[in-house]
Amino acid sequence: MTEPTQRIDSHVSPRYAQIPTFMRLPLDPAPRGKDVVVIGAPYDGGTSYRPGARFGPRAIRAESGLIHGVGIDRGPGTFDLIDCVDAGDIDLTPFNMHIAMETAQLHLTRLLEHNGAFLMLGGDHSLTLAGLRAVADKHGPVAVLHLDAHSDTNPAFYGGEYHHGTPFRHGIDEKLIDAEAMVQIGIRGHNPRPDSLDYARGQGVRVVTADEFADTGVRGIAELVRERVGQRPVYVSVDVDVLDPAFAPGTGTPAPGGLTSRELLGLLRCVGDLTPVGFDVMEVAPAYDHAGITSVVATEIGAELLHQYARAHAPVPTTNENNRETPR
Ligand SMILES: [Mn+2]
Repeated sequence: MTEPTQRIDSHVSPRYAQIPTFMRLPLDPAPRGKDVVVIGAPYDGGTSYRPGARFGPRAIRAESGLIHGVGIDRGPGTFDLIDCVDAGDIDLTPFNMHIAMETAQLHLTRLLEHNGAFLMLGGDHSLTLAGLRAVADKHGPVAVLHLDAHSDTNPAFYGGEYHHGTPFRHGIDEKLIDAEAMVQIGIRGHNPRPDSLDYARGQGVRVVTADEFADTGVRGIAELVRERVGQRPVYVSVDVDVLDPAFAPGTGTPAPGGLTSRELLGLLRCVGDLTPVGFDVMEVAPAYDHAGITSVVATEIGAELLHQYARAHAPVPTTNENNRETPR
């Protein structure tokens, strides 16, 4: 066994140089004892409209070189607080959803046997079910903070039980999710079936529409999340289409009227007050992107989640005036 390498030193190697890992983290395909492992899930066999999310992980990594993990609004550097690596991608067949799902679940379960948590870079949203199965296997039914334009609690379409519009219905049906401790934020637009929201609400999920988010604001919704989720283990799933297409055009099912980048990143600051056990950032489809807008914001979302994991699980010095609290 060789010692894992260090992050690429940006004082030596410019941020656009070298083979990109996420945020220039060390590449370690078989990580042990890490706090959070970044893992790519290049798969889009569950997409219902624009395909292409299989290229998401690669595009996110390519744009992530600029992000330091230290910010004037963050305080201590994330990687001074927690130990993270990039484990590369899960090898997922493009030809068979069931095999891909099983492969992803097995891989994520193994990661959690040896490490604290994962940050999965999608890939379409169907694979969140694999993530939920893996975290529930370790922690029992989890709370969920789900950011998305769509509820993703649909029934089968075209004879397919599993696709990117169903992971949370299966997650609830399989009792991977504590539905009373699940919040969906940003829901809007043209869900294929209005009754998909009835399902979520009927199970006790708190659905925050984009309109309610706009009316209430970041602070109020962050408080709602803290109250709902409490200190239960929580899985945070970000479908990048929660953002308005102005901020994330490169995605499979864009829906105008969404959150701004600033709103989403502000809201995610509440995650450090919870007990996060797994993350994903899904549905980046680079073929529809412009100037890397979507990949850049996906990187920033991932960076924020890693930092919030550090806030929740590592002792963050409180004397630093710049270590701004979550909006309250
Ligand atoms: Mn989704």
